[in-house]
Amino acid sequence: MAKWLAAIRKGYGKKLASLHAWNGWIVVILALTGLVLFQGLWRGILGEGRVVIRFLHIVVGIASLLPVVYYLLLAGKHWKQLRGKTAQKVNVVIVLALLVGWLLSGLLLWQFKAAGPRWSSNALYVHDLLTWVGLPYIIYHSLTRLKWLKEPHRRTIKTGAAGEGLHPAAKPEAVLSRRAFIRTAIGAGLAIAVGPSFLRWIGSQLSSGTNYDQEAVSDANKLFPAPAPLPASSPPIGGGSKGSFRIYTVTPIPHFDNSTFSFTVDGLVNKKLQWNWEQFVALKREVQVSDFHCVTGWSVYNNTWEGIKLKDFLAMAGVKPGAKTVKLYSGDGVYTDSLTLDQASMDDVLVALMHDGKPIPSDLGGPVRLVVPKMYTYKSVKWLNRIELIDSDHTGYWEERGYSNDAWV
Ligand SMILES: Nc1nc2c(c(=O)[nH]1)N[C@H]1C(S)=C(S)[C@@H](COP(=O)(O)O)O[C@H]1N2
Ligand SMILES: [Mo]
Repeated sequence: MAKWLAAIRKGYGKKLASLHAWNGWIVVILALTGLVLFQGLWRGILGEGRVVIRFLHIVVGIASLLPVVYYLLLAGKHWKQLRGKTAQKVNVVIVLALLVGWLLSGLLLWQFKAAGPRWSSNALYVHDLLTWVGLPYIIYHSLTRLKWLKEPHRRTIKTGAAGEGLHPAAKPEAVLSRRAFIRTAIGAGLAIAVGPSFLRWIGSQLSSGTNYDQEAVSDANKLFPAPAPLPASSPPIGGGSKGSFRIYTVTPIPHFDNSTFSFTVDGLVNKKLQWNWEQFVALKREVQVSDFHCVTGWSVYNNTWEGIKLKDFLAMAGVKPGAKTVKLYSGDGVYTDSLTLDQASMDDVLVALMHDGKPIPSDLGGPVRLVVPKMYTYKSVKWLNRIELIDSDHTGYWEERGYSNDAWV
């Protein structure tokens, strides 16, 4: 062991430098893949590619354990070398803390099923917070340490010809060191680039209640009449949802008006059914309170949903004996998912029109979205407009792209 340690510590300076470079690349890969995973925009563009990016992010994330452990083996020596250099010591501690924090929260997000929704959503919170604070810090740290900034002849910005018009005793020194200038410029650039998203994120974390009111969630649907909330919806018996939705879509967000909306139940049914909007809002609704958990770690609690039970639609249409699967179509024309007949008959599976007493906005899947409280919400098809009964299995959009067929929370 001691021998082995000694071997690792030999050639220490070089090792530390290459370790630094490795760390740099790891952070770059994790930052890029992480931002792609975070940005809703990429969901539609990448499709299956998202699974690859996610895999890469997890593998490289876990691999970052190696440089951390490796550094800890060298740390004693490095620490002595840094004697007196407080700023550098602080930096080492910050970077290590960031890596360890990302790693631990990342492991929980990766193992979201074992961790459960509470742990996952806290882990996501930590992961995001570290990213918003840590990534700008690391970028700033790296940029201000670029070699060319350290070249002596570039270190200063001279003001006019040196000494010109100055008293001989006055120092013709630089007014502003080039490094200080660049640091300030980079700092300001970063603040402008990430500041607004960061503030929005902080805002959504701090506020409670129906967060999408404060966030820019828009509703491009134009459907009349608007559904009138039942007493249990206004005020919402759940007390108003806690947490904020991330707007996910794999297509541009569709929207509907009275001429384009329709809702269909067909396939292996006794009676094919179809409604226009006026007929659809007249269907008898009920109210339900439930939590909403996405596999990527975020949750929204205490949602008061109002809508029609999925099993009521099955009863209205009459399911034929050969039917096995309930296939669910989104009005975006791309997204589908499915439930077995048993799952679809659960009491809390709701075809929802309202959330916390208001029509569901188009960004969040309105006018009609599915809610399956006991399952991860990739089952909650947005812009639901067709229920088809089929005699075979159906693999949904995300299941086809790597999500588990078992969606139970
Ligand atoms: N049509 C459609 N429905 C969808 C999705 C989608 O991309 N398109 N994403 C699913 C996933 S993975 C989640 S977590 C929730 C997100 O719902 P929200 O965008 O209202 O927050 O919708 C689900 N239903
Ligand atoms: Mo999701």
